[in-house]
Amino acid sequence: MLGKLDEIRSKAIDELSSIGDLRGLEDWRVRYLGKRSALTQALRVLAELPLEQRRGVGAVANEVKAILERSHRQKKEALKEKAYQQMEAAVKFEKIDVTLPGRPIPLGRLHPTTQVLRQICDIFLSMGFQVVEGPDVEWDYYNFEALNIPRDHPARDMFSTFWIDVETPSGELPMLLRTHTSPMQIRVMERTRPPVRVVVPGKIYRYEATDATHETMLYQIEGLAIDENITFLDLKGTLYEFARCLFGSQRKVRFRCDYFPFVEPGVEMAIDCFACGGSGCRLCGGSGWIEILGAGMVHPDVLRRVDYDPDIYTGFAFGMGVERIAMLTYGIEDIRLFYSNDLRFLRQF
Ligand code: FA5
Repeated sequence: MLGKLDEIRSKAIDELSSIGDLRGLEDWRVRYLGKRSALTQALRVLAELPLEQRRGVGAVANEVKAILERSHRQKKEALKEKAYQQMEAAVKFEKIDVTLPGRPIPLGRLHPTTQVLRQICDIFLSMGFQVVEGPDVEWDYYNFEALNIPRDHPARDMFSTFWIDVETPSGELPMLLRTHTSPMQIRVMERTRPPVRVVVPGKIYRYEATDATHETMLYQIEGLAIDENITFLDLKGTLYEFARCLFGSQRKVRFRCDYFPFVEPGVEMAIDCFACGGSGCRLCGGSGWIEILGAGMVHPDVLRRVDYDPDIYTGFAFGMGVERIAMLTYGIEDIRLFYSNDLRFLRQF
């Protein structure tokens, strides 16, 4: 037994001298001082020895253990000191070049639609309008009924949309993705009394074939002004001023009669085509004009529905397509580029 202990000690000390890093040292500790090491095993069988042998062998075994533990501590200190010196030498050798250019942080930017939407809202804010927003998922009542478009009205054909799969007991679908921002006219009037001056930016949805000027999801900005003595002149003046601020005074603007059940009279406003200068091209469908908004004087029945007396109050409303206006502002020839997520396109704005 004593011979075995001596052998363990000399082998362990021998191996220790050749260890060069802390990881190797930890392996060594597990091998010679760990629970399954030969030394621990030897200490365990001590109990089985006769008393007189146990004392002598026990003392030697504990001494070997103490030697190994001390050697381990000393080696660990020495290795740590060595690692520290190496690190110090490396730091001294290393140089920090403060003149190196920093790593560029990739910057995002606002989508062209958002940029134009904000510009438009700013113009109307400067004319005293407030900005409000409303829900994308709308009730049939606000999107159609309250705007003089009952279930059997042919004007519903102009606004084919996506219906939400919720049925009333009578089997009707009352919920849809709004086809225009006009339902917000009703929501705003229901909760305020005149005077009203609001613009409502937001997304709208239409179930239609896409082409260079038509998308199925787009942004509109609705405008509504209600007060005593508001006339068609106010409508034209406001929209002319808006066009002048956004496009400059050299751009031509055209008003023509149009039909929307919730206004009377109704108009559409168009801007001369930027691509062909008015001579006619693919973008403007050969007409030389690009329609940007529908507008009109709010229909008396709509006013009555929200308890506004049409003998006292009158007003105008308009709804414009933001992408169409962005196309005119930036000279973009295809509306489908806006939401095709092509960074080559988006990075230009
Ligand atoms: C309307 O949506 C009416 N709510 C506008 C209105 C408001 C009239 C208030 C009277 C009073 P219209 O469907 O014409 O009207 O759309 C208005 C504008 O949205 C169009 O002039 C056009 O600029 C844009 N627009 C309509 N459909 C699309 C589409 N599929 N893709 C791109 N832009 C569109």
